[in-house]
Amino acid sequence: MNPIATPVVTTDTNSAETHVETRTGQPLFTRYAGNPILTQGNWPYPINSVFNAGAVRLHDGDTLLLCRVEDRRGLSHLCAARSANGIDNWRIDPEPTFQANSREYPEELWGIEDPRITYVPELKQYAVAYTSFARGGPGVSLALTSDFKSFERYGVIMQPEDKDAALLPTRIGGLWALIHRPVTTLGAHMWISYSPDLRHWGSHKIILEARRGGWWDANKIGLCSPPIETARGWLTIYHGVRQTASGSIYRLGLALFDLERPEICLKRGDSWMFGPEAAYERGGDVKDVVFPCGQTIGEDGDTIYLYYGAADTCMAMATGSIRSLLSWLDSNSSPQEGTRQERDLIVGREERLR
Ligand code: BMA
Repeated sequence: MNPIATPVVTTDTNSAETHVETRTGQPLFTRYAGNPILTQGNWPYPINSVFNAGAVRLHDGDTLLLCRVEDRRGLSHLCAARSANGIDNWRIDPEPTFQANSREYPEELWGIEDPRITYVPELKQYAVAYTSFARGGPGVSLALTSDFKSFERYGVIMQPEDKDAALLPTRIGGLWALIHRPVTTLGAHMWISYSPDLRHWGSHKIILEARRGGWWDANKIGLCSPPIETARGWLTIYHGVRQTASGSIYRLGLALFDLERPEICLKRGDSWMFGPEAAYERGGDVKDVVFPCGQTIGEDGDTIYLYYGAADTCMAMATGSIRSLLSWLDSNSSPQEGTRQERDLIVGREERLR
C-alpha cells in the first residue's frame, strides 16, 4: 500500500550518487479537520501558547498530552491534558502539572520544554525526557512518573547544549538507550548514548547526520516523537531545519534504525514527508514550524496519531500509517553508510524477517 506515485530518479551533484526524489500522490499524514486541537483559549489559566506536547495512551484508554505551555513571561512549564478519544473534550489540569524547580535544579532557571514520553515496562513507569533551559543553554533532563501527578527527577542527564531526547522503552544489550541532539563542533546531529542506571551515560555515537548544502535537512536535525518499534526496526520521525533568508522551516523526515543496534541507520528518506502548509502551521509566534514530540498508535497496531506543535503556538494532530511509512521508506531512501560487515549482518536479518 504505497501512497506514492512513480518515483523520479535524479542525480545529486553533491555526492554524485543517484537519489530517488518523489512526487507524493497522497500525503503520508492527514491533518485532523478540526485542527488545532488545543489552543491558548482552552487553557484554564492565563498563558501565551501551548505546543510541542509529549503523548501517551494511558492504561485506562485515555490519551494524555503533556503540553509545553509558555506563560506570559515567556518561560515554559508542562501541563497535562487528557481525552477519551485523543481528539476532543480535553480535560486540562487546572494548574501547571510539572513546573521548573530552579532552586533545587538550577538548570531549569528559564523553564522546561518539549517533553518526550516513553512507557518503560521494566520500571512500570513513564520516562519523560525534556529540555531544561538555563544560562548554559538547553540541556536534557529526565523524570519518571507513574501518574503524571508526581515526578521523580533525575536532573540533567545530557549537559548543554543538547535537546530533542527520548528514551527507548527497553534495554539494548542490558543498557538503557537515549537518542538526543547535542550541538558540537561537528554540528547538530542525532546521537545515541547508553546507561546502566539512567544516570551515568556513555558510549556516545552519532546515528544520523544533518545533511549539507541545499538539502531540506541541512545543518540541523533532531528527534521528534520517540521512535516507534516495528518488526523491521525503530521507525523514527525527525525534524530538519532549513535556514532561509526569511527564517527557518521545520519539516519532518523519516529514518529506520536497527532494532538490536539502534545506532545503525538502515534507511533514511530523501525528501521530507510533512511540512508546514496549513495556516496554523505557517503563522504564529514562530512561523513555518511543525514539531511533534509524541504519538499514540491505534487499536489496529498501524494507525499513528501524531501530535505536533504548530508555529510554536497551538497543538494539532495528523494521522498516518506505520505500514505506509515503511513502504514509503522502501521506495524513497538512499543506501546508508556503514561498514560492509554491519550491512551484511543487517540485510541478512531483514531477509530472514520477510
Ligand atoms: C526548536 C525547539 C522547539 C521549537 C522550535 C521552533 O529549536 O526549541 O521547541 O518549537 O525550535 O521554534
